[in-house]
Amino acid sequence: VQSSILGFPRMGVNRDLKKATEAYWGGKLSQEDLLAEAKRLRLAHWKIQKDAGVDVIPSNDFALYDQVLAHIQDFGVAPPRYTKHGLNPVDEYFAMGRGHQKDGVDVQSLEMVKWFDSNYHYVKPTFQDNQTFKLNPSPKAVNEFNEAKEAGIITRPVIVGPVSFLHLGKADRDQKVDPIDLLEKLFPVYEELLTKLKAAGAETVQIDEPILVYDLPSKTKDAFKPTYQKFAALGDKIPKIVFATYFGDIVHNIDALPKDIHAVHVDLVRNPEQMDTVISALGPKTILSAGVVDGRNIWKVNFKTAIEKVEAAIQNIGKDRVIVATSSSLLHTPHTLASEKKLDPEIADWFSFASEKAVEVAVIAKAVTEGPASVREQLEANAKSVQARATSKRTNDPAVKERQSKIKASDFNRLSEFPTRIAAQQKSLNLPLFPTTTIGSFPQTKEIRIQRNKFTKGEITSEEYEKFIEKEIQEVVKVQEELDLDVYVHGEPERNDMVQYFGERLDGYAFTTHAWVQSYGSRCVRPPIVVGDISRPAPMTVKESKYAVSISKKPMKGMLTGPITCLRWSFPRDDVHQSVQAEQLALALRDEVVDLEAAGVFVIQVDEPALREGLPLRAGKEREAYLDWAVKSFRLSVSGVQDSTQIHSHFCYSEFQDFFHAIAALDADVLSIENSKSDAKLLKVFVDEAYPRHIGPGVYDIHSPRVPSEQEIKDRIGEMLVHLKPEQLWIDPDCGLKTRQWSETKAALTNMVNAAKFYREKYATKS
Ligand code: THG
Ligand code: ZN
Repeated sequence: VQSSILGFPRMGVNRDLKKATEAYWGGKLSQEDLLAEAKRLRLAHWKIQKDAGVDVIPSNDFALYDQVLAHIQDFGVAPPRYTKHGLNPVDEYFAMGRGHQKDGVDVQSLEMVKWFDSNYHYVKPTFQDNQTFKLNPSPKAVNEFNEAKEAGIITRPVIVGPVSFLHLGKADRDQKVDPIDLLEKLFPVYEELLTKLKAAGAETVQIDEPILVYDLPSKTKDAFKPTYQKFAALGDKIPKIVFATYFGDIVHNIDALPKDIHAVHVDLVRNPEQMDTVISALGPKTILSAGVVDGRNIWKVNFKTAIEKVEAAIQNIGKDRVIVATSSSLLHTPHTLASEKKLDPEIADWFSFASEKAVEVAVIAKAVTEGPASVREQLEANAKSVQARATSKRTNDPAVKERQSKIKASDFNRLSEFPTRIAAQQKSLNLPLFPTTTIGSFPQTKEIRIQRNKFTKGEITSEEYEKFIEKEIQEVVKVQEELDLDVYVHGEPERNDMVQYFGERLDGYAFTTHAWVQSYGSRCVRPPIVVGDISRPAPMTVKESKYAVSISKKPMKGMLTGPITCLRWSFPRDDVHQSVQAEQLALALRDEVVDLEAAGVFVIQVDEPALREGLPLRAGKEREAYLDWAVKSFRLSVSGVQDSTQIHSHFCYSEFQDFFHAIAALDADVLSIENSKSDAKLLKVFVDEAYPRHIGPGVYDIHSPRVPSEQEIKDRIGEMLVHLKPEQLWIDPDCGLKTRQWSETKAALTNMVNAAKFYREKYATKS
């Protein structure tokens, strides 16, 4: 029985790829050196897997920016606005990933969207009505296969499958094409690529068709069988195909599963129960690739249950027809646990990052091939750490459980309904019509990062750091006074990534020093890890907010991240349902909200940008159940305050149409939403559903340095007033201002405040 991995993280042990690409973009590294560094990383990662004893090692899982983007380029799908400038291939690729403004070229990036329900983002392919396809004469998949071969490693190339590639894309700008209609035109490119891979020596290839876990339109679903029959008809001209799905079960689409195929991979971590159905749908010789080592989380595998699962498959279809695998690519896990020098050894013993997971698949394969005695030591050590985690005092906090058991129905509700609350809030806050505010963060300058780094390294004392933060808050308050905003924020100079910031201040969490995971392009996040029952040992944000209140003449908004976003952007526990963890986070945040109120913070914003992405991938009962506990946990976190305290929440642009009822059910007094695309449809749903509470649709896009004119913002507000009532409209930017420069920020907010004042006067004289 072979062991295999579906993909390995590419950043490197010290985020080497991030450093190299950013140096290249900054003109500090040549293209030749960038490509050499990429090659070094690929070799290092293949070697890690080989040394771990993995039999089937992937290639072409690497990407300088994104693996889907690499396919866009290699299949000749780059829209003409990128190809017409004669950029070299690497720059054309980056132009699609992140835009290009240089040497007279000015193009925006392609759209970037979440990869299924993960925190990774892929670049969305866009197709023309008259789209043609052409294989790059030097395809990346072939080059990287050859590169590994030269190093003495025969790999299994990974390719995004044709049905998924089309389904995950969309028609370009004003084009009308339904991507799936392009399948026949696309097929020859795959045939050519696979033929080349076979000629290069590839015996097998991994073709990813993860969309099979979604609910699919019948046209798309029906496309699988004929497409894979055509591959089968190519016989020995092409490598044998491992058809890979992950992140969910495929039972609802089981009739779309190709029969005449070498192997089928399924995720048996998320959905172990799908195994029997999948096995019975396999062709008579088809191999099951059993994804039993979690590619989405950092927990050490439980060898006993994983081996039992693989043994059950072997019982059913025999040793020759089973491969042991990771559940998905390991892209979503950090590089290696070995870099974590500061973790408590008791807890570190529970974790497994990508490099350690490579060993795990190899050990499981050996155990089922040669018998448990062949890996006795590993099995014993594993059983011990699994047992230690299960019984550890660190995971179990009776006080938290006691508190959860005492939650009452009324804890999910504010004291009064919205009309009573808003009247009390108007009275105490005394805000004008069209109140202006910002979403929370102000520019994070280089100086802030330098001081934070110095503090982390112990080069300055906490008193010195605190003084520095206070000085930053003073400046942010002064700027807001000068701008004449109505509700201030403290600017969040003390925070790095918000989820990391809260994780570091909560009990039940562990945090790492090097465990970076790619989020998009060169951007990484370092998710904190939920290891046990969560509680708040001490206030987390009160000191900074209280200071800000003490120096402000106007209402100061407190800033928190909601329970769902804290959970989704962490590595959650796998031994307790996520709803339980969200409830614990909600209780901790509830205490923070109440403490902020006691400290004189009467406007509190609790953000849930990840609420939407947590939706189960398929519609139905599971989705409703998720929304139920997700909404409840938000309400639990904010409902401890008086009527006169105003609760805000912020949502980055999301399709509200299909989960509007959940947004409404949050019962936030004020909702600020990203609306830079000036999408009337987005606002329409608030009108159609007679949304009664306050809304601040962003009046300008903060993702670009461009400063919107006062007139432009006035026009935007005018459009909003077609739909929304003047009494319910707030004026704010689209999102936080962390990534902007101060000069742009001040200029844009000046125009924003003037635009708000224009309408304030206009409506004052009307009434
Ligand atoms: N935090 C977390 N997850 C997220 C976001 C977030 N997922 C979705 C979205 N926001 C992703 N966006 C980003 C934006 C910027 C960065 C990462 C993800 C980023 N990271 C720094 C980098 O790579 O240089 C490192 C951050 C740090 O120094 O702490 O800029 O906001 N959890
Ligand atoms: Zn936002």
